[in-house]
Amino acid sequence: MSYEELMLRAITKAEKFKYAAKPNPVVGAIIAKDGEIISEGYHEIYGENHAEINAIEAAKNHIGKKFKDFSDLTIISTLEPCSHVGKTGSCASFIAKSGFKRVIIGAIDPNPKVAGRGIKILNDNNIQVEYGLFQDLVEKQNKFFFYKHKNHKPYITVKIASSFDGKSHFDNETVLITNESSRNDVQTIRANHDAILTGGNTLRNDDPRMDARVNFYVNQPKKILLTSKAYNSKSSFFKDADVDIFKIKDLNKIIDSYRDTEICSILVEAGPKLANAFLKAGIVDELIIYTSEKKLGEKGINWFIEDNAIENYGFKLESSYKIEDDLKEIFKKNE
Ligand code: AOF
Ligand code: ZN
Repeated sequence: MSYEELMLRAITKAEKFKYAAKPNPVVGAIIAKDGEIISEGYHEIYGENHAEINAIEAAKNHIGKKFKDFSDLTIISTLEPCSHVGKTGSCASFIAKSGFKRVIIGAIDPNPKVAGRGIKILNDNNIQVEYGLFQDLVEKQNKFFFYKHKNHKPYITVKIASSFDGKSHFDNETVLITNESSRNDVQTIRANHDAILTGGNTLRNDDPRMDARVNFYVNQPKKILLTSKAYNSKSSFFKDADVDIFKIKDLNKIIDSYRDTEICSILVEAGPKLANAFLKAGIVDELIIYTSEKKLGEKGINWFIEDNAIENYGFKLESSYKIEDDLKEIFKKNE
């Protein structure tokens, strides 16, 4: 297989681990000799071995059989091997110690802890390095991770469920607006984000758990609660969860506090007040609206005050489709 084919295989197979590896990026590494695969490794679970380590450990089983010496092998990694000693050792140092002479990289790691230092370790050890192979695909695959490091803020998605007449709920009362399939779709969106944020009002009215209830393994999102009032610490939201609580109201400050953390994406699931405050602050990247055919009528609380609120907040429709009798629309910020 060519390096292109091997890189595409590593990218494709790494995708399988996206819900388990987050908030880390997914990474795949393939070790090859003259185009033939010796072993493969993936970053399968957050906090556990990096892809390169898994690939090298697997290759060791074939030493003396499929190959004689690591210097005969090439390692193809979708992301720059890390230079830092984090939860596990540095991949770049491990590659150098193993004796490789050639490394092919997809994208440079934008994490400031790495950002070219992995390549420097490899170069300093006389390893031939090529990078940039299918870099665009690796960036797309790890959209939130690259966004965070480029913009120094997590990607923020606001999700709302609306009645046909633009309402959110009745005062102090929970109503199911959208259908079961739409609500299942939300579970996958939760699974995809690194953190879920809500406000004190939603906590008091709905007592939501807000974890991702899906039929596959997920490194569950961190939870964030914004409340200036007292809250019930026995609410479902706190069950088995790691919750950050903010009593301040300055949304920019709150979001900025995640700049140097691993959190690359935050899903806001809140009522009209907090959702509008986020949109008004100009820090939202994506707005997802599920609209049902049900009407709540006069007594329902409006999601938005103005008719053209979404456009006025600077969003444009990117895609829309039906989920049975509901409509799902995705809006992105006008660039
Ligand atoms: C690699 N190979 O497979 C991955 C890398 O907290 P840690 O120690 O797991 O480090 C996480 C950081 O390491 C992550 O933010 C990213 O910069 C890099 N991910 N690097 O060499 C891998 N998953
Ligand atoms: Zn690593």
